[in-house]
Amino acid sequence: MSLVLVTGAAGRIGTVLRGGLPERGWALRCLDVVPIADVRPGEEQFVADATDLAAMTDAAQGASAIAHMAGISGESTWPTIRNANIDGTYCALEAARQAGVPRVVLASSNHASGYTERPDGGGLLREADAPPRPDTYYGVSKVTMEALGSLYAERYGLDVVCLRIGSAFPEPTTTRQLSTWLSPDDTVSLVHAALTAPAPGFRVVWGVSDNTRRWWDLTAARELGYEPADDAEVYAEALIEAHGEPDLSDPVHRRVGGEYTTADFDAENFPA
Ligand code: 15L
Repeated sequence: MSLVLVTGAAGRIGTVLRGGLPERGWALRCLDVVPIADVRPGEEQFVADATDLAAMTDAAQGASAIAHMAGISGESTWPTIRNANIDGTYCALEAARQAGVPRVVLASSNHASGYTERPDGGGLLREADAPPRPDTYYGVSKVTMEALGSLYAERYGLDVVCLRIGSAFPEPTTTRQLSTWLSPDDTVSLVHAALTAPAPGFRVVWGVSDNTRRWWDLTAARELGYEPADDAEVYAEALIEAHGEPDLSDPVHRRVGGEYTTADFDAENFPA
């Protein structure tokens, strides 16, 4: 059984991975600053801050991969984002290098390219056509995450797979998420594929389910071995009845980052 160090193991995505990765043959070492209440048989627990390089290097010893899910999962103040997300990513990669861990899977986000728009005339958006266009400080931290991943892949030869995750929630709750949802089971499938793809080098791939309304291309993720099984469309009728049919000319539906790109977003999150 291969050992994976999961950072942010007590968080939303970390908890999903704790549920699904063992069935796929992984032994888990779970790192979080918050103790996990229900440590399961076979799981190792490591209570530490992902920005503590010494602790991270210690936790990485003997692992065959790190799945770095720790960090702030939305917009916040610059000092908070810089510490948790930028310093945290540096620590994950540097800990891998120092501990001799050959592969790191990074939880990037669609908000790294939030201002990118739907392709003219419809069709699917490839990662290569979605350059850094962050929509928030959070998005900047994900651009930086991908840049650090590229550095560690090219300079130190690590395999680094960046997952530009859409909306990883138990179920979609907005009409935008009919396009951007990543189901819990597909989250596990995607991370497992990123952990096991032969010699990926440096990759950036979208992380969404096979949603009928998706407009982010899954070719690159499928090349890693990702086989999505879910489709948000099963929730469409109820969401459209509640919120109306999405207007694709609205920035929320036209831009990758949705609500994060709208003028109201800062005011809602950081009222003056
Ligand atoms: C993300 O990256 C966030 O972690 C999550 O809270 C959602 O905002 C998601 O993107 C999204 O775009 O729906």
